[in-house]
Amino acid sequence: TKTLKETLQEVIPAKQEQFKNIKAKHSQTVVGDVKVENIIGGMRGLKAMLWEASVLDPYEGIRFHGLSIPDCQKQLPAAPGGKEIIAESMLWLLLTGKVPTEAETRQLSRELAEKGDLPAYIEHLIDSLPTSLHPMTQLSMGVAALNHDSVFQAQYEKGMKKSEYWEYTLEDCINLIARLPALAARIYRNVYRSGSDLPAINKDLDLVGNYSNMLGYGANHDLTEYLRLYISIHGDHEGGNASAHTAHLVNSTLSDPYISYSAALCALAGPLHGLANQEVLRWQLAMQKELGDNITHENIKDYLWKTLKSGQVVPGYGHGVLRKSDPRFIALQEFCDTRPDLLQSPTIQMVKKTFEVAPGVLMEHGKTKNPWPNVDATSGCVLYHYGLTEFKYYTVIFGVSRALGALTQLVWARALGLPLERPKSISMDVLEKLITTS
Ligand code: FCX
Repeated sequence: TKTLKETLQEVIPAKQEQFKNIKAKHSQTVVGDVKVENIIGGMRGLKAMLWEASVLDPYEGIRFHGLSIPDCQKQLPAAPGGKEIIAESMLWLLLTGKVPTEAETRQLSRELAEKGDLPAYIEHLIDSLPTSLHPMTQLSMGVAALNHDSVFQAQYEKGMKKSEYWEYTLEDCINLIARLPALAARIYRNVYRSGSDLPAINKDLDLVGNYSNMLGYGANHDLTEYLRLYISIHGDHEGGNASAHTAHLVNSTLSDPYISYSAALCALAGPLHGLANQEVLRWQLAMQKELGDNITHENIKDYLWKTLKSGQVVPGYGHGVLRKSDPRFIALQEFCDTRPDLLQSPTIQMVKKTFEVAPGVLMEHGKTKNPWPNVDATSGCVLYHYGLTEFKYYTVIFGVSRALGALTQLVWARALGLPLERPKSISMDVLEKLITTS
């Protein structure tokens, strides 16, 4: 059985060769145009960065190293006694492009569990924060402060060689992924459970099994399985999304992985990005309150129009890249379809009913390029059903997950020697000059 690092060591030379070849032979080859809409439209569609782990097709959705979500569900190892993909097997795939064996997955679970305890200074920091501080701010602060232990930073100060950057980046990334569950669970316990003690990390359990335990839901096998699936499929969504891109940008300055990912979490905390799953629940519950038992398609339609006419977006619908229903939404819906208790849940029934009318309303409204649901339209509702009702916390779970993709790609950026990111900005006057001369 090979370790994660040994597997990575094997795949790096071929990728480095591929990169060298592209750079040497094709640096001046034109592969697309820059339109004014790219410059003024948030760079949508502009192919301008490298990201190995996943590619997002507008119609097909995400593929991780070529594997779709159903492929991953078939091929990636689950936890003992479970069926869903686990974070470790997704992490292995995202980092190396290889499907791990059962033994490799278990070995990685053990490594993460052994590295998972928080240093005392982090516990003190988190415990000192007001419980009214948003959990995402707490998570970002905790992750930033963990850079106290960054081996990348320590080795940089000692003058390590450029060829060694990826190794210390990898060490930091694995240590951070290992510690995220304890950090995120501590925030949950402090904010919602009066700071009650966390159980110790069980060295025989997978990362998310331990996370669920520390949150206090370990006895709920279905919720733990849901969290495994949720965390695996939220792990990566190309490089251009705001959180992954932020990690990539900050790390390109050779900031260590901790502060790079802390910045990414600040991007994830915005309502147009990760916070949308909190917003969906807030919106769904307000609708449930207003409609009472009268949840008909007509009433949901009226409520959707009311939201749109008040100038708000319908949370959980639309996407910067996707142009059909998000396969992550479909995977989470299928999880619900196999469990009678979830099918009976009023919140989940409402998600389904909303899905039956919202695309039509959004098409009629005519603004959004994608009237179909994204993953946030459903992700929080299952948590809510199982009693994890504190929806201000939901983006933290997303933050634990997105580390899998965003951090593994920092390792690749350093292995390929990608430079400091520095796109060119221009003023409107310069843009107008370019327009008249083109
Ligand atoms: N409801 C109402 N209006 C919407 C809409 C929605 N769900 N989605 C897009 N629009 C509007 C936009 O606000 C924009 O209006 P404007 O011209 O007045 O500024 C217009 O439609 C065109 O936007 P579009 O190009 O389709 O979408 P963008 O790429 O600009 O934005 C997001 C994509 C996701 C930000 C947008 O669809 C949105 O606000 N959705 C709701 C929030 C949400 O669910 N976010 C989660 C996304 C994702 F899954 C994640 O990152 O987690």
